[in-house]
Amino acid sequence: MIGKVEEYLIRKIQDEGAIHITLIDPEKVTLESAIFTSSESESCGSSAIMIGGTTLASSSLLDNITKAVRSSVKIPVILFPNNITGISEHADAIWFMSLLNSADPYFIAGAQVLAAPLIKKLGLEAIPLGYIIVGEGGSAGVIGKAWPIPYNKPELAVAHALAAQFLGMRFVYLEAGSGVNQPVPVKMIRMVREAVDTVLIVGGGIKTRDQAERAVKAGADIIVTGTVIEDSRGEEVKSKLVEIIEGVREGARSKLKERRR
Ligand code: 1GP
Repeated sequence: MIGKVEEYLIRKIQDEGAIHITLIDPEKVTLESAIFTSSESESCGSSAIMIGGTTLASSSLLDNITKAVRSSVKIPVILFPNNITGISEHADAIWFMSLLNSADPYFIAGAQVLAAPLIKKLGLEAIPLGYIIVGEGGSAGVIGKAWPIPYNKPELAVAHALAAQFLGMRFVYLEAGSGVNQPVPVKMIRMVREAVDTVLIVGGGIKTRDQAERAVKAGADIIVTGTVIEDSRGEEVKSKLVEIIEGVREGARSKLKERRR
C-alpha cells in the first residue's frame, strides 16, 4: 500500500525532475541546531527531512529530535533507521530498508522482523527501500557488516538494484557512506538508472553543487546530504543548502528536457 509521504515524494519527483532531502543525525546535532537546519532546509527547497544515524543507540534522543523537527517544518519527516532503535512515533514515515549487501542476515531481514509490529502499532508509513552500500561505505558499511560494492564494479550495483526491484522494493538507495571523500560515481548511477524503474536515491559524500548536479543528470531522483550541513555554521548553512539544491535543480532541468524529447 502506498501512503501519503510516498505519494508526495513521487509526485514531486515527477513534477520537478529530482528532489533534495536533508539528513539529520541525532548524535551530531543539538535540539536547536536540528530545528535550525530543518527550517532552513524547508525554506531553501528541501522536500523532506530524514532523521537517523549509523551508531544511534538512544530512542529517547531520537524521539526528542524528531518531535522538535516535526513541529518546526511542514515537509515530511522520514526516519532513516540504523537498527530497531531508529523508530520514533513522532515521524511521518520510515524507510523500511533492507541492507541488501550485508553479510549479516540481521540487517537484511532480522531487524525488520523485530521492528515491523511496532511500526504497525505506531501507524508509521513504511516505505520499502533496498539499501546498497558502495565504495568506501563509511560507518554504515562497518556497522551494517556490508561487503561494499567497489566503484569499478557498477554491474554489481545494477544486480543488487534489480534484485531490490524484483523483491518489490519501490526505492533503491545507493549509499557511499556518510562523509566519504568520493560520492557514488556517475557511471554507477547511470547504469543503475538504466536498469531499474524504482525511485533512485543517491547519498554519501555529496558536498558541492557540481556533484549534486552530476548525480541527478546521471539519473538520481533524490539527493541526500547530511555532513555538508552538519559541518556548516550560521549563514553558511543557508548558502550550502542553496548551492546543493541549485545543483539538484539544474540537473533536474536537463533530466526534464531529456524526457520531453
Ligand atoms: C548518509 O547518504 C547519507 O547516509 C548522507 O551522506 O553525510 O556524506 O551527506 P553525507
